Amino acid sequence: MNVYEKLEQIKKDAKEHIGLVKSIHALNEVKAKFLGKKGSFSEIMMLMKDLPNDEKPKFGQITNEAKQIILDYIEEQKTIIEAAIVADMLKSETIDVTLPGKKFEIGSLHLLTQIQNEIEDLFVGMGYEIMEGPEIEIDEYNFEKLNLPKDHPARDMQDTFYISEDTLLRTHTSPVQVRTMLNNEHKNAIKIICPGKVYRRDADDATHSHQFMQIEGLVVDETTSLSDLKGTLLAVAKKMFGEGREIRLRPSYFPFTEPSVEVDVSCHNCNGKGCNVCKGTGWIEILGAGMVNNNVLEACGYDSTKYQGFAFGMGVERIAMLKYGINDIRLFYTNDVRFNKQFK
Ligand code: FA5
Repeated sequence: MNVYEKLEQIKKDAKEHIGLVKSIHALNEVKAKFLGKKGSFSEIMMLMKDLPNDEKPKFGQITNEAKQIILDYIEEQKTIIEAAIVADMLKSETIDVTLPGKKFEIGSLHLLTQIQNEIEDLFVGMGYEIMEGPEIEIDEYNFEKLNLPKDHPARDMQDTFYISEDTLLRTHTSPVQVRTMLNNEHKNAIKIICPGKVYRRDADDATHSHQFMQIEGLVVDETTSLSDLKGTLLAVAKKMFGEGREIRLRPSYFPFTEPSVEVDVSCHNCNGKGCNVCKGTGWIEILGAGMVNNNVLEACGYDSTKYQGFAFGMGVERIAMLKYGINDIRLFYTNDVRFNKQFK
Protein backbone atom coordinates (compact mmCIF):
# COMPACT_ATOMS: atom_id res chain seq x y z
CA MET A 1 0.00 0.00 0.00
CA ASN A 2 1.57 3.30 -1.02
CA VAL A 3 1.35 6.44 1.13
CA TYR A 4 -1.60 7.78 -0.82
CA GLU A 5 -3.52 4.59 -0.30
CA LYS A 6 -2.53 4.64 3.37
CA LEU A 7 -3.83 8.15 3.70
CA GLU A 8 -7.14 7.11 2.14
CA GLN A 9 -7.29 4.17 4.52
CA ILE A 10 -6.72 6.46 7.54
CA LYS A 11 -9.54 8.76 6.39
CA LYS A 12 -11.86 5.80 6.03
CA ASP A 13 -10.92 4.35 9.42
CA ALA A 14 -11.30 7.74 11.09
CA LYS A 15 -14.78 8.24 9.63
CA GLU A 16 -15.88 4.82 10.86
CA HIS A 17 -14.41 5.22 14.35
CA ILE A 18 -15.63 8.74 14.86
CA GLY A 19 -19.16 7.81 13.76
CA LEU A 20 -19.34 5.16 16.48
CA VAL A 21 -18.21 7.37 19.35
CA LYS A 22 -20.89 8.24 21.92
CA SER A 23 -19.13 10.52 24.42
CA ILE A 24 -16.96 13.60 24.34
CA HIS A 25 -14.27 11.77 26.30
CA ALA A 26 -14.16 8.93 23.76
CA LEU A 27 -14.16 11.45 20.95
CA ASN A 28 -11.02 13.10 22.39
CA GLU A 29 -9.35 9.69 22.54
CA VAL A 30 -10.16 9.00 18.88
CA LYS A 31 -8.89 12.45 17.98
CA ALA A 32 -5.57 11.68 19.70
CA LYS A 33 -5.40 8.30 17.95
CA PHE A 34 -5.53 9.88 14.51
CA LEU A 35 -4.21 13.41 14.92
CA GLY A 36 -2.12 13.22 18.14
CA LYS A 37 1.70 13.18 18.40
CA LYS A 38 1.83 9.41 18.18
CA GLY A 39 -1.21 9.18 15.97
CA SER A 40 -1.73 7.87 12.44
CA PHE A 41 -0.87 11.19 10.84
CA SER A 42 2.48 11.45 12.60
CA GLU A 43 3.29 8.01 11.26
CA ILE A 44 2.39 8.94 7.73
CA MET A 45 4.42 12.14 7.90
CA MET A 46 7.44 9.99 8.66
CA LEU A 47 6.89 8.28 5.34
CA MET A 48 7.02 11.57 3.52
CA LYS A 49 10.81 11.60 3.60
CA ASP A 50 10.83 8.58 1.25
CA LEU A 51 8.91 10.49 -1.44
CA PRO A 52 10.68 12.22 -4.32
CA ASN A 53 11.18 15.92 -3.52
CA ASP A 54 8.81 17.18 -6.19
CA GLU A 55 6.00 15.08 -4.78
CA LYS A 56 6.45 16.29 -1.22
CA PRO A 57 4.50 19.58 -1.50
CA LYS A 58 1.56 17.85 -3.15
CA PHE A 59 1.56 15.11 -0.55
CA GLY A 60 1.80 17.73 2.21
CA GLN A 61 -1.28 19.48 0.79
CA ILE A 62 -3.26 16.23 0.49
CA THR A 63 -2.30 15.29 4.05
CA ASN A 64 -3.48 18.67 5.37
CA GLU A 65 -6.76 18.32 3.51
CA ALA A 66 -7.24 14.85 4.99
CA LYS A 67 -6.53 16.22 8.46
CA GLN A 68 -9.13 18.94 7.97
CA ILE A 69 -11.68 16.35 6.78
CA ILE A 70 -11.09 14.32 9.95
CA LEU A 71 -11.39 17.45 12.10
CA ASP A 72 -14.73 18.12 10.39
CA TYR A 73 -15.90 14.57 11.18
CA ILE A 74 -14.93 15.14 14.80
CA GLU A 75 -16.79 18.47 14.94
CA GLU A 76 -19.92 16.90 13.41
CA GLN A 77 -19.83 14.02 15.83
CA LYS A 78 -19.32 16.44 18.74
CA THR A 79 -22.50 18.28 17.73
CA ILE A 80 -24.38 14.97 17.56
CA ILE A 81 -23.10 13.88 21.00
CA GLU A 82 -23.93 17.23 22.63
CA ALA A 83 -27.45 17.15 21.18
CA ALA A 84 -27.90 13.64 22.57
CA ILE A 85 -26.72 14.79 26.03
CA VAL A 86 -29.25 17.66 26.03
CA ALA A 87 -32.03 15.33 24.85
CA ASP A 88 -31.16 12.88 27.66
CA MET A 89 -31.23 15.68 30.23
CA LEU A 90 -34.59 16.95 29.01
CA LYS A 91 -35.94 13.43 29.21
CA SER A 92 -34.75 12.78 32.74
CA GLU A 93 -35.76 16.22 34.02
CA THR A 94 -39.24 16.25 32.48
CA ILE A 95 -41.97 17.37 34.89
CA ASP A 96 -44.94 15.07 34.92
CA VAL A 97 -47.78 17.54 35.24
CA THR A 98 -50.28 14.73 35.69
CA LEU A 99 -48.76 13.76 39.09
CA PRO A 100 -50.83 15.01 42.04
CA GLY A 101 -49.16 18.09 43.62
CA LYS A 102 -48.06 18.45 47.23
CA LYS A 103 -50.86 19.66 49.47
CA PHE A 104 -50.12 22.88 51.30
CA GLU A 105 -52.08 23.82 54.40
CA ILE A 106 -53.64 27.15 53.56
CA GLY A 107 -54.98 29.24 56.41
CA SER A 108 -58.27 31.06 56.25
CA LEU A 109 -59.91 34.12 57.71
CA HIS A 110 -61.03 33.86 61.31
CA LEU A 111 -64.78 33.39 61.63
CA LEU A 112 -65.14 36.80 63.30
CA THR A 113 -63.35 38.45 60.37
CA GLN A 114 -65.61 36.59 57.95
CA ILE A 115 -68.72 37.84 59.78
CA GLN A 116 -67.29 41.36 59.92
CA ASN A 117 -66.59 41.28 56.16
CA GLU A 118 -70.10 40.03 55.41
CA ILE A 119 -71.70 42.80 57.44
CA GLU A 120 -69.38 45.43 55.98
CA ASP A 121 -70.20 44.26 52.43
CA LEU A 122 -73.91 44.56 53.13
CA PHE A 123 -73.60 48.12 54.45
CA VAL A 124 -71.17 49.29 51.78
CA GLY A 125 -73.74 48.00 49.27
CA MET A 126 -76.30 50.27 50.95
CA GLY A 127 -74.03 53.31 50.59
CA TYR A 128 -72.43 53.35 54.05
CA GLU A 129 -68.83 54.38 54.67
CA ILE A 130 -66.60 52.36 57.02
CA MET A 131 -65.04 54.48 59.77
CA GLU A 132 -62.45 53.42 62.32
CA GLY A 133 -61.13 55.04 65.48
CA PRO A 134 -58.66 54.50 68.32
CA GLU A 135 -59.11 51.77 70.91
CA ILE A 136 -57.66 54.04 73.59
CA GLU A 137 -60.29 56.74 73.82
CA ILE A 138 -61.03 59.82 75.88
CA ASP A 139 -63.87 59.75 78.37
CA GLU A 140 -65.48 62.69 76.60
CA TYR A 141 -66.02 60.75 73.36
CA ASN A 142 -66.74 57.35 74.89
CA PHE A 143 -69.30 58.72 77.38
CA GLU A 144 -69.82 62.45 77.84
CA LYS A 145 -70.77 63.43 74.31
CA LEU A 146 -73.02 60.38 74.24
CA ASN A 147 -75.20 61.87 76.95
CA LEU A 148 -73.38 60.04 79.72
CA PRO A 149 -71.85 62.71 81.95
CA LYS A 150 -69.53 61.65 84.79
CA ASP A 151 -71.44 59.88 87.58
CA HIS A 152 -74.37 59.09 85.29
CA PRO A 153 -75.80 55.81 86.63
CA ALA A 154 -76.02 54.31 83.12
CA ARG A 155 -72.22 54.22 82.97
CA ASP A 156 -72.58 51.05 85.02
CA MET A 157 -74.05 49.39 81.92
CA GLN A 158 -70.51 49.34 80.52
CA ASP A 159 -67.91 48.46 83.15
CA THR A 160 -64.78 50.26 82.03
CA PHE A 161 -60.98 49.79 81.98
CA TYR A 162 -59.69 53.27 82.84
CA ILE A 163 -56.13 54.23 81.90
CA SER A 164 -56.33 57.59 83.65
CA GLU A 165 -59.22 59.70 84.85
CA ASP A 166 -59.93 60.86 81.30
CA THR A 167 -58.62 58.05 79.12
CA LEU A 168 -59.94 54.54 78.84
CA LEU A 169 -60.19 51.49 76.60
CA ARG A 170 -63.30 52.19 74.55
CA THR A 171 -66.30 50.19 75.75
CA HIS A 172 -68.14 50.42 72.43
CA THR A 173 -67.45 51.84 68.96
CA SER A 174 -69.94 54.71 69.47
CA PRO A 175 -67.04 57.18 70.05
CA VAL A 176 -66.15 56.73 66.37
CA GLN A 177 -69.61 58.10 65.58
CA VAL A 178 -68.96 61.07 67.88
CA ARG A 179 -65.63 61.72 66.16
CA THR A 180 -67.26 61.53 62.72
CA MET A 181 -69.99 64.00 63.66
CA LEU A 182 -67.50 66.40 65.29
CA ASN A 183 -65.12 66.19 62.30
CA ASN A 184 -67.86 66.87 59.76
CA GLU A 185 -67.28 70.57 59.08
CA HIS A 186 -70.44 70.98 57.01
CA LYS A 187 -72.64 69.30 59.61
CA ASN A 188 -74.52 67.50 56.86
CA ALA A 189 -75.72 63.93 56.33
CA ILE A 190 -73.67 60.98 57.62
CA LYS A 191 -74.00 57.28 56.85
CA ILE A 192 -71.34 55.16 58.51
CA ILE A 193 -70.59 51.87 60.18
CA CYS A 194 -67.86 51.55 62.80
CA PRO A 195 -66.35 48.08 63.24
CA GLY A 196 -63.66 47.36 65.82
CA LYS A 197 -62.44 45.88 69.08
CA VAL A 198 -63.90 47.07 72.36
CA TYR A 199 -63.11 46.31 76.00
CA ARG A 200 -65.15 45.88 79.17
CA ARG A 201 -64.33 44.85 82.70
CA ASP A 202 -66.67 41.87 82.38
CA ALA A 203 -65.59 38.54 83.87
CA ASP A 204 -64.91 36.07 81.06
CA ASP A 205 -67.51 33.33 80.82
CA ALA A 206 -69.38 31.46 78.07
CA THR A 207 -71.15 34.61 76.83
CA HIS A 208 -68.88 37.43 77.98
CA SER A 209 -65.36 38.42 77.08
CA HIS A 210 -63.27 41.34 78.38
CA GLN A 211 -62.45 42.11 74.73
CA PHE A 212 -64.92 41.61 71.92
CA MET A 213 -65.89 43.08 68.55
CA GLN A 214 -68.69 45.43 67.70
CA ILE A 215 -70.12 46.91 64.55
CA GLU A 216 -72.11 50.03 65.19
CA GLY A 217 -73.89 52.18 62.64
CA LEU A 218 -75.04 55.78 62.41
CA VAL A 219 -77.22 57.59 59.91
CA VAL A 220 -77.82 61.32 60.31
CA ASP A 221 -80.08 63.09 57.85
CA GLU A 222 -82.95 65.54 57.65
CA THR A 223 -85.57 62.87 57.05
CA THR A 224 -84.32 59.82 58.92
CA SER A 225 -87.01 57.91 60.77
CA LEU A 226 -87.48 54.83 62.93
CA SER A 227 -88.93 52.95 59.95
CA ASP A 228 -85.63 53.51 58.06
CA LEU A 229 -83.87 51.92 61.04
CA LYS A 230 -86.25 48.98 61.00
CA GLY A 231 -85.80 48.40 57.26
CA THR A 232 -82.03 48.56 57.60
CA LEU A 233 -81.93 46.09 60.47
CA LEU A 234 -84.28 43.71 58.66
CA ALA A 235 -81.72 43.65 55.82
CA VAL A 236 -79.00 42.74 58.37
CA ALA A 237 -81.15 39.97 59.86
CA LYS A 238 -81.90 38.49 56.44
CA LYS A 239 -78.25 38.67 55.34
CA MET A 240 -76.93 37.01 58.48
CA PHE A 241 -79.71 34.53 59.28
CA GLY A 242 -81.51 33.85 55.98
CA GLU A 243 -84.15 35.39 53.72
CA GLY A 244 -87.14 34.17 55.69
CA ARG A 245 -86.23 36.10 58.86
CA GLU A 246 -88.37 38.77 60.50
CA ILE A 247 -87.46 41.25 63.21
CA ARG A 248 -89.32 42.88 66.07
CA LEU A 249 -88.43 45.96 68.11
CA ARG A 250 -88.90 46.07 71.89
CA PRO A 251 -88.63 49.25 73.98
CA SER A 252 -85.32 49.58 75.76
CA TYR A 253 -83.00 52.19 77.21
CA PHE A 254 -79.68 53.64 76.01
CA PRO A 255 -78.64 57.14 77.14
CA PHE A 256 -77.55 58.01 73.58
CA THR A 257 -80.81 57.09 71.81
CA GLU A 258 -84.42 58.12 72.33
CA PRO A 259 -86.51 56.12 71.77
CA SER A 260 -84.27 53.08 72.26
CA VAL A 261 -85.04 49.55 71.16
CA GLU A 262 -83.76 46.01 71.49
CA VAL A 263 -84.00 44.16 68.21
CA ASP A 264 -84.96 40.49 68.04
CA VAL A 265 -84.76 38.27 64.97
CA SER A 266 -87.13 35.34 64.42
CA CYS A 267 -85.28 32.14 65.30
CA HIS A 268 -83.45 30.66 62.31
CA ASN A 269 -83.25 27.27 63.98
CA CYS A 270 -86.99 26.63 64.51
CA ASN A 271 -88.41 29.30 62.21
CA GLY A 272 -90.07 31.03 65.13
CA LYS A 273 -91.83 27.96 66.58
CA GLY A 274 -89.71 27.83 69.75
CA CYS A 275 -86.61 25.70 70.43
CA ASN A 276 -83.59 25.58 72.73
CA VAL A 277 -81.69 28.14 70.61
CA CYS A 278 -84.39 30.80 71.18
CA LYS A 279 -85.26 29.45 74.64
CA GLY A 280 -88.75 28.57 73.45
CA THR A 281 -89.69 32.16 72.52
CA GLY A 282 -89.21 32.01 68.75
CA TRP A 283 -87.11 35.20 68.93
CA ILE A 284 -83.41 35.93 69.49
CA GLU A 285 -82.06 39.27 70.66
CA ILE A 286 -79.36 40.48 68.28
CA LEU A 287 -78.68 44.18 68.87
CA GLY A 288 -79.53 47.51 70.45
CA ALA A 289 -80.60 50.57 68.49
CA GLY A 290 -82.64 53.75 68.51
CA MET A 291 -83.08 57.29 67.25
CA VAL A 292 -80.04 59.42 68.14
CA ASN A 293 -80.77 61.43 71.30
CA ASN A 294 -81.03 65.18 70.57
CA ASN A 295 -78.47 65.83 73.30
CA VAL A 296 -75.92 63.77 71.35
CA LEU A 297 -76.63 65.58 68.07
CA GLU A 298 -76.28 68.97 69.79
CA ALA A 299 -73.10 67.93 71.66
CA CYS A 300 -71.57 67.01 68.30
CA GLY A 301 -72.55 70.32 66.69
CA TYR A 302 -75.71 69.28 64.84
CA ASP A 303 -78.92 71.32 64.85
CA SER A 304 -81.39 68.81 66.31
CA THR A 305 -84.36 70.78 65.02
CA LYS A 306 -83.16 70.08 61.48
CA TYR A 307 -81.38 66.71 61.72
CA GLN A 308 -82.42 63.34 63.09
CA GLY A 309 -80.43 60.16 63.14
CA PHE A 310 -80.64 56.49 63.93
CA ALA A 311 -77.93 54.33 65.42
CA PHE A 312 -77.44 50.66 66.19
CA GLY A 313 -74.77 48.45 67.68
CA MET A 314 -74.17 44.72 67.56
CA GLY A 315 -71.63 42.29 68.98
CA VAL A 316 -69.89 40.33 66.22
CA GLU A 317 -69.24 37.30 68.47
CA ARG A 318 -72.91 37.16 69.40
CA ILE A 319 -73.98 37.14 65.74
CA ALA A 320 -71.43 34.40 64.98
CA MET A 321 -72.52 32.32 68.00
CA LEU A 322 -76.17 32.51 67.02
CA LYS A 323 -75.52 31.81 63.38
CA TYR A 324 -73.33 28.74 63.96
CA GLY A 325 -74.68 27.45 67.28
CA ILE A 326 -71.41 28.16 69.13
CA ASN A 327 -71.99 27.93 72.86
CA ASP A 328 -68.81 29.46 74.27
CA ILE A 329 -67.41 32.87 73.28
CA ARG A 330 -63.93 31.85 74.51
CA LEU A 331 -63.61 29.50 71.52
CA PHE A 332 -63.02 32.58 69.34
CA TYR A 333 -59.95 33.57 71.30
CA THR A 334 -58.27 30.33 72.35
CA ASN A 335 -57.13 29.47 68.82
CA ASP A 336 -57.90 25.78 68.85
CA VAL A 337 -57.29 24.88 65.19
CA ARG A 338 -59.97 22.16 65.35
CA PHE A 339 -62.47 24.94 66.01
CA ASN A 340 -61.04 27.46 63.56
CA LYS A 341 -60.80 24.92 60.72
CA GLN A 342 -64.55 24.33 60.76
CA PHE A 343 -65.10 27.78 59.30
CA LYS A 344 -62.76 27.63 56.31
C1 FA5 B 1 -73.77 49.17 73.22
O1 FA5 B 1 -72.55 48.96 73.32
C2 FA5 B 1 -74.31 50.30 72.45
N1 FA5 B 1 -73.26 51.23 72.16
C3 FA5 B 1 -75.00 49.80 71.20
C4 FA5 B 1 -75.89 50.84 70.61
C5 FA5 B 1 -75.41 51.69 69.64
C6 FA5 B 1 -77.20 50.98 71.03
C7 FA5 B 1 -76.21 52.65 69.09
C8 FA5 B 1 -78.01 51.94 70.53
C9 FA5 B 1 -77.51 52.75 69.53
P1 FA5 B 1 -74.45 47.01 74.52
O2 FA5 B 1 -73.76 47.31 75.76
O3 FA5 B 1 -75.76 46.31 74.60
O4 FA5 B 1 -74.69 48.28 73.62
O5 FA5 B 1 -73.46 46.14 73.62
C10 FA5 B 1 -73.77 45.80 72.28
C11 FA5 B 1 -73.51 44.32 72.01
O6 FA5 B 1 -72.19 44.01 72.39
C12 FA5 B 1 -74.36 43.37 72.85
O7 FA5 B 1 -75.58 43.14 72.22
C13 FA5 B 1 -73.53 42.13 72.85
O8 FA5 B 1 -73.74 41.39 71.68
C14 FA5 B 1 -72.15 42.65 72.82
N2 FA5 B 1 -71.51 42.58 74.14
C15 FA5 B 1 -71.67 43.38 75.20
N3 FA5 B 1 -70.88 43.01 76.22
C16 FA5 B 1 -70.18 41.93 75.79
C17 FA5 B 1 -69.17 41.09 76.37
N4 FA5 B 1 -68.67 41.30 77.57
N5 FA5 B 1 -68.68 40.08 75.62
C18 FA5 B 1 -69.15 39.88 74.36
N6 FA5 B 1 -70.07 40.65 73.76
C19 FA5 B 1 -70.60 41.66 74.46
